[in-house]
Amino acid sequence: MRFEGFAGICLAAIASISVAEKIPDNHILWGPQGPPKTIVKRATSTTAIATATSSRVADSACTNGPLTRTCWSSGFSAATDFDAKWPTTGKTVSYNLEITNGTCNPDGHGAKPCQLLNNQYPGPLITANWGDTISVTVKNSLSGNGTGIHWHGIRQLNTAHYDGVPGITECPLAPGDSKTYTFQATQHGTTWYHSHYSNQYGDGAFGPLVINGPGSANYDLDLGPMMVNDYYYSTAWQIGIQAHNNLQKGQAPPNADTIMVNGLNKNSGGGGSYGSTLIKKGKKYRLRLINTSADNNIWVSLDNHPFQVITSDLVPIKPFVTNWVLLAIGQRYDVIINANQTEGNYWFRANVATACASANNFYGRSIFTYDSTSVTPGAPSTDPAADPPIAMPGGCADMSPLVPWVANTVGSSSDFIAQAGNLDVDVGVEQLTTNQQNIVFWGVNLTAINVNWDKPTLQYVADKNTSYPTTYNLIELPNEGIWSYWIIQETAGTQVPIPHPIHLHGHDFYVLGQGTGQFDMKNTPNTLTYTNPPRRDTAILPGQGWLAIAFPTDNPGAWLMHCHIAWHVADGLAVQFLEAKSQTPAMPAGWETTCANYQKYDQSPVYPKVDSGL
Ligand SMILES: *[C@@H]1O[C@H](CO)[C@@H](O)[C@H](O)[C@H]1NC(C)=O
Ligand SMILES: *[C@@H]1O[C@H](CO)[C@@H](O)[C@H](O)[C@H]1NC(C)=O
Ligand SMILES: *[C@@H]1O[C@H](CO)[C@@H](O)[C@H](O)[C@H]1NC(C)=O
Ligand SMILES: *[C@@H]1O[C@H](CO)[C@@H](O)[C@H](O)[C@H]1NC(C)=O
Ligand SMILES: *[C@@H]1O[C@H](CO)[C@@H](O)[C@H](O)[C@H]1NC(C)=O
Ligand SMILES: *[C@@H]1O[C@H](CO)[C@@H](O)[C@H](O)[C@H]1NC(C)=O
Ligand SMILES: [Cu+2]
Repeated sequence: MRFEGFAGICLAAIASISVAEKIPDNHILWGPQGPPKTIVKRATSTTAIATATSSRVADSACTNGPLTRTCWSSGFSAATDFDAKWPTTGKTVSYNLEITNGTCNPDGHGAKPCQLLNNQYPGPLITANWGDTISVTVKNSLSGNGTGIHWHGIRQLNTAHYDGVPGITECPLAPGDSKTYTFQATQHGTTWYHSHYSNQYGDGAFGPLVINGPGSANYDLDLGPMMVNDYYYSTAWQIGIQAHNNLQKGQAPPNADTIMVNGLNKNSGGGGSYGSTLIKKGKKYRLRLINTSADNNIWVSLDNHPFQVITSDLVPIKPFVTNWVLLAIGQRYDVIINANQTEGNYWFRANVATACASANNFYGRSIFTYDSTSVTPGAPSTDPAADPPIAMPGGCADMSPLVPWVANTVGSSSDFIAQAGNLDVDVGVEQLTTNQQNIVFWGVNLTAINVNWDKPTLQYVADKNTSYPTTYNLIELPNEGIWSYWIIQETAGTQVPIPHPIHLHGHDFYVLGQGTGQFDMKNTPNTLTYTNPPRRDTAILPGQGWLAIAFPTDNPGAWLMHCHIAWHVADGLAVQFLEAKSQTPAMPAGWETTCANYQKYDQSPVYPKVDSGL
């Protein structure tokens, strides 16, 4: 379907949304200071105006506050489709990130070498307001690794060169080199940044990224990010090699050793410490759950406090309530908790999702404490290993229902049937051999991606050179303004039948459907969701099943789509979409210098590249 049609449907859907009617009046919780002194005026119901940007116009008095979280500022609200319209504040927020070879010991088990950002595990919070420009200067102070920082889920509209993917959108930064990434926060919500240089993020080179904006339900206070990730007592570089070697023998990767919650936990011997969060009775809090694992899907809950889920990745959704949230790697859910329980200490739980073929030797715990004279802060009286008040669900599927707040319609089954492309995911045996051994890898259509750090895809584009290596797994999307449909299928009968969290750069995608078994082109297209399907940037491909997605081609650049299990993308599970190459933005100043510096370093690197490079 052409884009004009898409915009029309989008307009019609938005026109029916009224900000005012979405704000519940019956959940008002005054703070200790009583009701607010100034009455925040609610937005009146507005009708959409058919402008080029096809967005509703919020009442200018609709400003963001505890009782009006759907509002943002003049003309913008949760009902704004941020692919079509966003504020431009003219403000730039600047940060410095320096990556160093350090050590970390987040749970007291013992120090191990880590690759840290600003000497912290995880890296520092980067935060901005919706519409700000974010400018981050990254300095590589490692002596034996390149680096490159990717801003997960950020659309990078017209800034493909700052997506931070070595071998695709840039050359890595050589040791000693610096680079400033500059991009506008056209979206809002919770995400993270991480190194995309092989397995580096598994050793600590990641951190949270929060863009303040509206929300789809009300809350008093924002508690900020709650990052949950697996943790290994060996380095990610060592585990990556073991995972690869195990795959050669048809064996699973090593188990993770434990789970960190915002970079803290106790270890199984009792050392280390739990993170703690203070909450006040009578308040509602927004909590931003982020899965920054290398290999573990994780179930998360807070005892006795159900989660009201308000986003999937960066997309506001119709709120729903659940006791447990399953976070696949790279996924985020923002949730609201109501601190209305007996004042005390409560476990925040992060348990590995074994049905997702994730394996971990331990569990993640953190503590929520009511701030009250009647409560002694500390661990809850229940054993952290004891059963939770509400049992953890099984299965390994994305949360549902994920109904975007801004309703869009995606094409139709006839368009899907006519245009959908197939991408088959399986383990395979490469033609090439190393040391007389055939190499087993993760392939898409039986090719493992393998990028050349010295010559990224955007260099080919600048050179107008179309001789891309086969191992770039490059798919050209020449036409802008259409829906791009993909069926990602894990081969039935594969030797390694496990789910994969699939992540796309440069776009949110719409999840038209997910299922087990073989996608049936005759019957399945009619069963897919085309009206307001879930929209996000990371979704689960079920084991021996399929994932059907669509995204609008509206952002020229080279966009990686990959499994977010670090060991799988390192072993090749990725493709890249080269979208509208003739319209790719011009190279920013310094881009080629970064390459020249890296090419020089790469003539005699301290360590060889041993995987896909991603
Ligand atoms: C990095 O730090 C670790 C732990 O302190 C040390 O063993 C290693 O030699 C360092 N590597 C480099 C390249 O400096
Ligand atoms: C990165 O550095 C680590 C040690 O700090 C090393 O084990 C690994 O091989 C290096 N990787 C590359 C590709 O340079
Ligand atoms: C994070 O994602 C990985 C991979 O999808 C998954 O195995 C793990 O359970 C997730 N962790 C959390 C806390 O959801
Ligand atoms: C606490 O808040 C939740 C969520 O808003 C609500 O479902 C529950 O009924 C409340 N419980 C009490 C005891 O007020
Ligand atoms: C991948 O392979 C399938 C099955 O052979 C084929 O239909 C599809 O076109 C291939 N995809 C691409 C992008 O080449
Ligand atoms: C195009 O790229 C290929 C592969 O990197 C290279 O061998 C060739 O020299 C390039 N051609 C030009 C004209 O730059
Ligand atoms: Cu995978």
